[in-house]
Amino acid sequence: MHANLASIMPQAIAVWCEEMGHDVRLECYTGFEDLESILPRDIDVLFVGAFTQAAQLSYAISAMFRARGVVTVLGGPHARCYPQDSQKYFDYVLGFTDKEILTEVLADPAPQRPFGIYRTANKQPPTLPGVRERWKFIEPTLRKAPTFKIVPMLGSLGCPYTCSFCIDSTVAYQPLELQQIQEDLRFLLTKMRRPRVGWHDPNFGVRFTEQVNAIEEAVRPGSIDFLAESSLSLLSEPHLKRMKQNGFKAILPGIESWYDMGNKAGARSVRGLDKVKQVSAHVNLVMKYIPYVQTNFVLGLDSDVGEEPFELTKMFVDLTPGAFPGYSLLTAFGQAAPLNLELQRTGRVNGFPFHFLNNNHAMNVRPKNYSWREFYEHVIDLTKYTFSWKAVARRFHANREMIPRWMNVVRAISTEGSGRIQYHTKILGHLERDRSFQEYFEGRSDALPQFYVDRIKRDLGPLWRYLPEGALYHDSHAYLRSQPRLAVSLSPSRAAAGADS
Ligand code: B12
Ligand code: SF4
Repeated sequence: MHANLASIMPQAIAVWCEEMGHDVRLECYTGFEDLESILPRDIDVLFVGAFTQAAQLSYAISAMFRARGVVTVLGGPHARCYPQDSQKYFDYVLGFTDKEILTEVLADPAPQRPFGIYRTANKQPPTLPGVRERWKFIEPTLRKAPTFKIVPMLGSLGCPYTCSFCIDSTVAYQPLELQQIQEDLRFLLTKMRRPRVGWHDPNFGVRFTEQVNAIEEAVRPGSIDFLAESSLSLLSEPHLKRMKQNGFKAILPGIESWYDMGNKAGARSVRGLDKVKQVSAHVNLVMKYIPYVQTNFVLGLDSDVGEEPFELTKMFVDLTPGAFPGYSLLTAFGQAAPLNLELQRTGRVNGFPFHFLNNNHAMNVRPKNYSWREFYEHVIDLTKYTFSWKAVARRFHANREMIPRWMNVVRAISTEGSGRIQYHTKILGHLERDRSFQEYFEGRSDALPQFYVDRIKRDLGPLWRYLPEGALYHDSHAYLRSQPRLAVSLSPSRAAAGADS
């Protein structure tokens, strides 16, 4: 994780642990540090916060520390999505984590073998430590991000929308204390000359007026720069005007699909070409007020058929030259979303190692309406179009400010543009030539192609030797198996029909 994108929760856990009287050290691992030397040796308990793409890395780290007698605890997106697998490699695995859960774990932490204990609160915590309390952990983390420092904050948890693929589709929306937000912003101004705050809210601005009023009341408009993820439906022109006044510099709305999830794009009743035109006009309006806009799409949704969805996205790129399109390959992250149960029930989820599950390096859901080759051909074609010199130049000229202009160029010529074109092309090449690939992708074989083993080995470097045996593989149907028996034994069509009863 880049240090300027570091998560809030490890900082919150660190604060809570200190409040309970423990000595704490927090390290944000960005992929470059020598973990064996930076991590302290004389500890009793090691907490690891990890996304699924860092699962194998976290398993190796846990093994390294367990061998020294340290008790290990996993939390974060991977623990929420794949608790069963994580329990094989950690003593404790935590889902929703509040101070009470933490107190329980730390009351008597003991090694738990062969399976760790899974604990979760029944909802998100009502409050989290603010910036003032987290500052001693934020500061050293940001020292690792010399040019572009972003302080993580949260104004809310959960989301009122129900995008079927998303981890928050079933988590109730919960605003956090406005007073605390105000105090945090005022405090930041005493620490940084022109702070930059990244709102980690799954969907910023659901209670727009309250939140922006609170910001305006707390700090002089424009004294802090803000970045946020928000759905287009919340970005009306009056809202945009206020965001501009208050220093919002970047916004990442999710469009996801031209045929599905119209609610969050503010295009409930339109689909296809009409949606492209409507959304494009809306994003161009957003760009009048907010200098940097990234529009997010999910590729491979069941609602997509043939070349049309990809062609529509190209059209969007033409009609909205300033926006940076972010493409994600549809991924079923374990038990994150109810949709995944249905995908597992119908045998469409395959067991790609966690290391590749970052929405780009693998798609673990077999597409409904495409062969793998067709799908990759479309993805490559779209990515090439989006990051062609012509599109890069148009994006450059359509943006007015220096940072957005150059950031888009850098992103296009690095991992997100050219890097992905090269990677997807490599995968397509293997799909065309290599039987082991075809069989693995189609789910006819469980034998992981050597290509993937080699990449994990390369990426883990010296930590590879700690990776426990079997940790490259996981049960991709663990979520389904954890459900009551009735649901597992139903046929796909009956399960769907009986879901409501
Ligand atoms: C903000 C956000 C980001 C931000 C900040 C990331 C960050 N450092 O946290 C940015 C934009 C950088 C980002 C990037 C990515 N993200 Co993101 N992101 C989110 C988002 C919207 C909110 C996460 C959040 O902070 N919530 C608030 C916290 C308080 O709640 P929580 O995460 O549920 O945490 C609770 C527990 O899990 C636990 N907990 C959390 N961490 C820890 C740590 C410890 C030690 C412990 C004990 C407990 C614990 O306590 C919390 C309170 O109950 C979620 C979606 C969502 N709606 O949740 C996706 C999400 C986390 N992202 C996701 C993905 C895939 C990505 C990317 C790979 C996308 C991409 N292709 O670029 C990258 C990965 C970046 C990287 N280098 O690894 C997936 C993760 C799935 C998974 N299993 O890995 C999610 C779930 C979205 C989804 N697809 O459903 N993301
Ligand atoms: S709007 Fe965003 S956070 Fe909310 S359910 Fe949809 S994808 Fe998830």
